[in-house]
Parts: sequence; structure tokens; C-alpha cells
Amino acid sequence: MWLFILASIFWAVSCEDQSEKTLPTCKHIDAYKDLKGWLNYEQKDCNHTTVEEELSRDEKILYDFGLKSFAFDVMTSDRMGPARKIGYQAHELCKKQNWDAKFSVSIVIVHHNEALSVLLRMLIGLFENTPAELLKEIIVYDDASEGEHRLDKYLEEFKQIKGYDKLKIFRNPERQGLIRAKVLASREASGEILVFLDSHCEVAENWLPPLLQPIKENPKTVTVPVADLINPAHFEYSKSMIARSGFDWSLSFKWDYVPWDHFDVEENNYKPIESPGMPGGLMAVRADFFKELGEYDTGLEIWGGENVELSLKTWMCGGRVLVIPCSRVGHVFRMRRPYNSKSKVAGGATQLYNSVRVAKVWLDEESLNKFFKARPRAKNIDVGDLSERLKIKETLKCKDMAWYIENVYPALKPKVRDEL
Ligand SMILES: *[C@@H]1O[C@H](CO)[C@@H](O)[C@H](O)[C@H]1NC(C)=O
Ligand SMILES: [Mn+2]
Repeated sequence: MWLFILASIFWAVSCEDQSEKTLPTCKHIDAYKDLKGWLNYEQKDCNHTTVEEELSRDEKILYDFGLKSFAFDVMTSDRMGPARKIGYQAHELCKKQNWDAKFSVSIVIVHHNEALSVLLRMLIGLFENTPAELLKEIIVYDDASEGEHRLDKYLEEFKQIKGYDKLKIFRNPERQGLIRAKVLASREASGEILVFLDSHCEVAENWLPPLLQPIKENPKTVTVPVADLINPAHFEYSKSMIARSGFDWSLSFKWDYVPWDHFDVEENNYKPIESPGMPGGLMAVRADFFKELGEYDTGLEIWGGENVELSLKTWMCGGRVLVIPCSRVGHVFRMRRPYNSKSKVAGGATQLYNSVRVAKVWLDEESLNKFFKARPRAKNIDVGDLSERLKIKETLKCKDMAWYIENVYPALKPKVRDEL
């Protein structure tokens, strides 16, 4: 009896203890200064979220440097340590599907001024969550990172320490911009499948096989995982709503959320969803199909428009773009794009410049007029020679924009009111 009472008191006290105790802030190891120490750091029973008031002077400098350079909190990322378990994030029914596609896969990651701890945790997560028999290599391609953002030395040391033979490190000393750098990086790859990922992602369990399955069924398929949210301030992982990708007549990207009731039908929770577009940061494609389509247009500058280009030509030239609910990849949605475009075209408006190139190749006259109406500045922009790009369309006997609108993206059709 006494024992019981004693035990109850103990239990009550320890319970109260749990609910009131706030976890201590995790130790901060600066990966740039002590790479080995950071890699051996096991975060346990501590809170990785930065409390700004508690930062020492040096830590505050690093914190501000992070916000300014990366548009996320690098202190929190450092504190999170090298290996966090994202776990299984897809619907339970995804576990029952047959994922038997076998390909050799090259993962291609282009980075420019990326935070070290973010990129290393991503790589460790990839090696842990990608079946070794599918993984040919991970290509990490530095698009001319500057000054203290150069990571080649750290990456080489990281590769040695971890024994990651499949990690291939490249650096281009001249800034190419994300789009050309992706093309150059993909040309270094030797796998049958290219998987492009932004340099600030963390993959969930079983992220890869569901991306490969539809490509096995139809080689002219581009697959896109669901981009889950990694918060730029506290780095918590949360699931995002499943969305198709599209664009408007200014050729600006937009999400088209899939209504909840779509998932009331059981099989829709694991079935791929056709999408008119793609976000561009995360996707998988056969290397030979990507080459056949003319890769990305290397005349595109720095950032923007390449996702629209690839979406249009994939659909028009006999392929399809699918969103894969069973594949989950966390992506840090940064507070802003942290770098300047440094491009001379169109006064630095590279997204506009790129859109004109894409529009003049892939849109028909009627659609082109709508584009120019949406972006009047576009009319006077000289985008140079397009003959190589136009040739792709001809050689592959691609369908036209009217077909695409009718069959793939009817939401672009004029509403009756527009016609009046
Ligand atoms: C971690 O700390 C942050 C900031 O003080 C707080 O908002 C959050 O609730 C804490 N989380 C846990 C699990 O203690
Ligand atoms: Mn990104």
C-alpha cells in the first residue's frame, strides 16, 4: 500500500516535471570551424530553436550572417546537427504499393552560396534514405560560390570522413546561373535517371522509388515529389498540401492546390497526379529523354522560366509531368531569394528575359499576344538567336500550344467573359 502511494507521488511529480521543464537550448558547434566536431554531434533532449536574446556576441554575428546570406537561420540548422530523422511522411497506403523500378540514379545538386550545415545534413539524409542499389552518384556542383561561401574544402573533407565514394564534387569558377549550371552538372552524370534537387532539402523515407515507378511505365515522364515545408526560422518539418503546378499568362509559376475531396477516394492517396507544370527545384527524368528535349535552354539566365520551358516541351513532345504523392522531400522555403541576379540582360530581370525566350519558342501567336499583354515590357526585349531551340520542336514533331491548352491545361482557356 505504502509502496503504491509512494509510487503514485513519484509518478505525479515526474509528470509535472515533464510538462513544466523546457528543454535546454542545444549546444552550438560551428560546422565551418569544427567540421569533425559538428559531424559527431548528436542532438538529444535539447531545443535547437535559436532564442535571439540568448546569443553571445559571436553567435549573433553568425546568426545575422545567416539571415543575410541564406535567408534562413543557420544557427538553428547548425544546432539541429548532422542527422535528423524525417521518417516516413507519405500516406500509409503508399507502403502497400509495388515499387520495383530499377534504374541507376544520379542525383544532381547545384549550389551557390549555400549554408554548410544545411547542405551536409541534406547529403547525409540522401545517403541514408536512398537504396544503395539505385544510387549511382550524387553530384554536388558549385556554381561559383563566393568568398566564405566556398564549400569545396569542407565537402572534400566531409567525403573523406564519411567515406562517401559516390559523392562527386565539382566547381565552376565562373557564375553560370542556376539553369546553365544544372545543365553542366547533368552532363557530368552517368546514371540513367537524373534527379535534380535544390541544395536546401531533406528527403523523407522511401522518397525515391515512387519517383521512378511511373518512369518505368512510360520513359517520357517527368516526376515531381511533394515539396514538404522546412521552416526557415526553426527548421521544423511539416507536410504541405498536394498541388499541381501551373502558370498564368505572364508565365509566372503558381501552385494549383488539389482539393481535399480528391483524396476521399482511397486510391487517389497514392496515385500520381498529372500536372501542367512543375516547380523546377525538385524533379526526376530519364537522362536520355532530358537530352532529347534539348536539356534546359542554356540561353536562359540565372533563374526562372526553365521550369515552364521543360513543362511545355515535355507535354508537347509526347511526354507527361506527374506529381507523386508518395514521394516526399522537405524543402526550406527561404524568406526571400538571397542572391542578386548579376545578369546584364533586361536590366537584371532574368525571369522576364527567360520567359520571353520560352514564349517565343513554345507559344503560338494567340498565346504570345496574351503573354505580351500580361507583360508589356517583354515586347522590346531582344533575346538573341532562337533557331537551335525552334529546331527541337521541329525535329521532335511536337504538338502546339493550342493542343496543350485543350488537353493539358484547360484552365488557360479564355472564360466566356474574356471573349466579350
Ligand atoms: C523551443 O524553443 C522555442 C523558442 O523558445 C519555443 O518556442 C519552442 O516551444 C521550444 N520547443 C520545445 C519542444 O521545447
Ligand atoms: Mn529552393
